[in-house]
Amino acid sequence: DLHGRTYKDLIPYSSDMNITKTFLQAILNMILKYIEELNDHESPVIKNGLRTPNEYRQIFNFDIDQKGVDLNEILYNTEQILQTSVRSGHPRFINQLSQGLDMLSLAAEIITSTTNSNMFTYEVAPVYNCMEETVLRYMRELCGWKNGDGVLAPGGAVSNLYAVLTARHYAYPDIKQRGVMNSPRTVMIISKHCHYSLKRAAALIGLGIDHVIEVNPDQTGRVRGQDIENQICIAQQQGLKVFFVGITAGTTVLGAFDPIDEIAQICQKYNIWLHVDGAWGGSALLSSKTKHLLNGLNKVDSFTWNPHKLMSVHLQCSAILFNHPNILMNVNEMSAGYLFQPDKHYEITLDTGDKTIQCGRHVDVLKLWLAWKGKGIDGYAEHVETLLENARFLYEKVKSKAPYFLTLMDPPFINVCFWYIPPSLQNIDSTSLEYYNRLDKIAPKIKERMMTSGVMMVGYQRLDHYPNFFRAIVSNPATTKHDIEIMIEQIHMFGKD
Ligand code: ABU
Repeated sequence: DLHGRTYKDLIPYSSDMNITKTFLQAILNMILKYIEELNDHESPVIKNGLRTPNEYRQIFNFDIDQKGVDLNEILYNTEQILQTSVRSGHPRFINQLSQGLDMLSLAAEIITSTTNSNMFTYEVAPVYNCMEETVLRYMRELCGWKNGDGVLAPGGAVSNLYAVLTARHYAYPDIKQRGVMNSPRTVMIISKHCHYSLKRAAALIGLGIDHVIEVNPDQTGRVRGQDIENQICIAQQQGLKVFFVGITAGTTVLGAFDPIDEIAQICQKYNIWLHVDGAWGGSALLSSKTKHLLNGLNKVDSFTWNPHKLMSVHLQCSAILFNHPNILMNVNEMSAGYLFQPDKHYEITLDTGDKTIQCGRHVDVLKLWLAWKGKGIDGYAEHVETLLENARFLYEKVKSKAPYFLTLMDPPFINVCFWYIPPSLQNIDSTSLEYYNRLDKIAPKIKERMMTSGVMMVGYQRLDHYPNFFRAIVSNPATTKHDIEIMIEQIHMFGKD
């Protein structure tokens, strides 16, 4: 019983380990109970459904008070957090690219937190920096690069920012010192289906969104090399310098893979930096059955790859990889003397802090390393292939439920996109505005019902001229074919009236 006990009874305020052990054991027991509940596929994704912010404010006292609470209350709050959180590790959480609860990754996160290291210097994180160096080298080898650079960044958007920043530095190394005043008139060219973070990166580096040229993809969601080349020529005729072309391996909504090889040859012809955002689809490199989707990757300049998506590594874990050795230090180095002393007694190449845009940096490598070490190359190949098989099963099932379900396209990857067409829309002209407007409201309504009941979650969105449709992502190896069948039944049940 921890009633009346406070933080003063815990290490380091007390030297007696007993209360600390009791407290941490109680937390661990709650975590184990949570994991056990997740394993029950019939349990809800959100217990009692999604509540309003005011309801959460009532369940918790979020205020920080003058006096601290006792350990019993800390445990009570912890239990409440586990009870009320959205269970993204649940097999019926089919909502986001990142999902699942990987035990190796979880173990690594506990260890990471316990060692509480900071990646910025070798002297503080020697093992983790050596580990990151090896893992990033291996990832670059999978890209087909002999040499290069890279770092684990806080998410795919930041990885993409690194790519844009580095490409601009590569074209204009002076900008680091002189800034953007009087800089040349430059533009970026990206596919319209690229992740929005590339446009934000343009804003952040002072280029401005107006200087991002977006190229429309074709019906399959892939941008055509010829269209990229046309835009390069138009920009050049206008006296603009294209310093960056951005394409995607596994677009966020459709899962489309742009033709990397074709576009790499164009970028080489015009000497333009090519970035591939493989935050989602990069993990296709892990299986001999899917790595062809990234053919031509050996010719690109930079690559974003998020193990926290398809590899089921816990958030956050995103790699930005460069096909240029030592480039990050050139771009970001500030040589802060209090941290990166040049006269350290050890080899300072693993003082990775000065090549990043951060100072302190979380250890993101252990969860990736431990998961990869445990599963091995074969385990991850099987992981990707199983997810693809599940996606195919989902697609075939959805197709078989016509006319209530209508697929948007044959999925190029794991993303399965479809509409639910309720009975009330079955006899309306599908080319009419009324049909479009009513269909547009169906997915949000079904989503609302799913979330209010809490039984499952599936994402939806509009894209281009399409009204709202579902994007079902099964990237959790715990999701079974039965879960997929239940998801389809539930959508029908929530949507049929
Ligand atoms: N780039 C973040 C992807 C978010 C999602 O659709 O799951």
